[in-house]
Amino acid sequence: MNIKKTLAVIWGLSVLISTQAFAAQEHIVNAEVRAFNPDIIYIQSGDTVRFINMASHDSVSVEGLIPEGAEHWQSGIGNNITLKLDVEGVYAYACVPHIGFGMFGVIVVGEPVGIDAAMEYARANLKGPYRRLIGKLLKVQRAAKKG
Ligand SMILES: [Cu+2]
Repeated sequence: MNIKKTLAVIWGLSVLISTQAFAAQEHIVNAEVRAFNPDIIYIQSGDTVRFINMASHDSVSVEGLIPEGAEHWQSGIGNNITLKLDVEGVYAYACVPHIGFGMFGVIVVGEPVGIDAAMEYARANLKGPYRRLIGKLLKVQRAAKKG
């Protein structure tokens, strides 16, 4: 390979790498007094979500309400965790100390695939304060129907 070709290949690779690096975005979820802000966010596969101001809060994915093949998380109280989410679909999470205040959030990665099944699951299985998640999932479902 001559030098011009080699340089062209290197340039091509660097464009590819930098494009991918800039394509992934970081989203911030702020744990305010008793609520996540924003409580519903839409991101793309490979993006990250960083939780801030988590001093008295935690973030725990809700059993049965994350996409198949996605990993559960549990931040522990006081941790400003960063999640990298690759599997498309709908993720629900709770701040366990504040479930009584309805401190829940929903992350939609890519298209909200599985939202209808998630709603059905939520209606059938969520108990007590966890039922307050249903309203947030309903917002995602209604937005999905509008297209
Ligand atoms: Cu909290």
